[in-house]
Amino acid sequence: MKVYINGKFYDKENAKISVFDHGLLYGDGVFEGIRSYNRRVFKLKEHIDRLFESSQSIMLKIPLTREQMIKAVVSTLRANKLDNAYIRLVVSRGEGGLGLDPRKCYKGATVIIIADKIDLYPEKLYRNGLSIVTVPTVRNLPEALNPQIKSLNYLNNILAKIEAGNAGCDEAIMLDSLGYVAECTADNIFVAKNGHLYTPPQCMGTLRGITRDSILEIARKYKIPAHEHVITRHEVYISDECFLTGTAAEIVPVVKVDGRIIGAGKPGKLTLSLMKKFKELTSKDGVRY
Ligand code: PXG
Repeated sequence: MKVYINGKFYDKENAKISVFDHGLLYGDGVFEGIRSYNRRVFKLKEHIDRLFESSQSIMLKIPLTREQMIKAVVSTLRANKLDNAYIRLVVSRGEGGLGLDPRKCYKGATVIIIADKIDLYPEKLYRNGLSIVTVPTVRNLPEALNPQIKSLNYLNNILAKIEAGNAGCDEAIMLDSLGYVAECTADNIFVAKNGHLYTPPQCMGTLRGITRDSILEIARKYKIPAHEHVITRHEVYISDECFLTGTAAEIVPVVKVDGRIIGAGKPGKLTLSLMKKFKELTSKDGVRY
């Protein structure tokens, strides 16, 4: 494996950065998780745009232009000869002192690109659907640390993941500070009711997921009514279908929420058809390499 660090490639064993990097010391940085299918990077421009928006928000200067970043991702994929890959793009504040002041990170940002094979979730999960649970840890408040910033500080989500595990579930529903459904730990959530799709709006503490946007794009194309609307737990419980979307998980059906069986207790028709349409989209869309 060849890992890109600041413009150079290193073998995995030698891919190292300073212990004084503020990405490690303070979670000061931003990241993206991207996928490629059949030598095409899916929604690469959208991921790079979101990375630059996250960095703009935290005043982190990325030492590459968007075009150079796209080229760096593509060259990392080529160097690793991967047809289907999971790409982790990390930009940290860089090496600094033992103090959180980012002005002390004189050398500038650290840019890391890792391309690896993807660990697919077990097939069974997609066939049978997930059981998920609402957890006590609420999603970061947008007025504190806005969830639109994909920062290196994911403790909010990690706490939720731990709570889901403690409850014997694989995934958690996180609420916003008002008690509305926000999202899961690394996925957005959708429900379907009477042929309509609903997903929480991004302004409330929900990441504007790129897979979420792809589902909304598919819904527009196939004239499936879709709404970005606040959702309560009640609406999830009484939905006909529920599913999660994310780069890593793609589209995962949910069949049980907080002990309530959703719909018929198996992946619904609309969910299965969206999974198929999403697969079609990933097989023909994307930047070739
Ligand atoms: N919500 C949160 C909090 C996320 O972190 C999503 C929703 C889905 O967004 P996308 O753009 O992927 O559809 C995410 C995405 C990982 C990992 O390794 C996490 C994400 C993406 C890729 C990998 O845990 N988060």
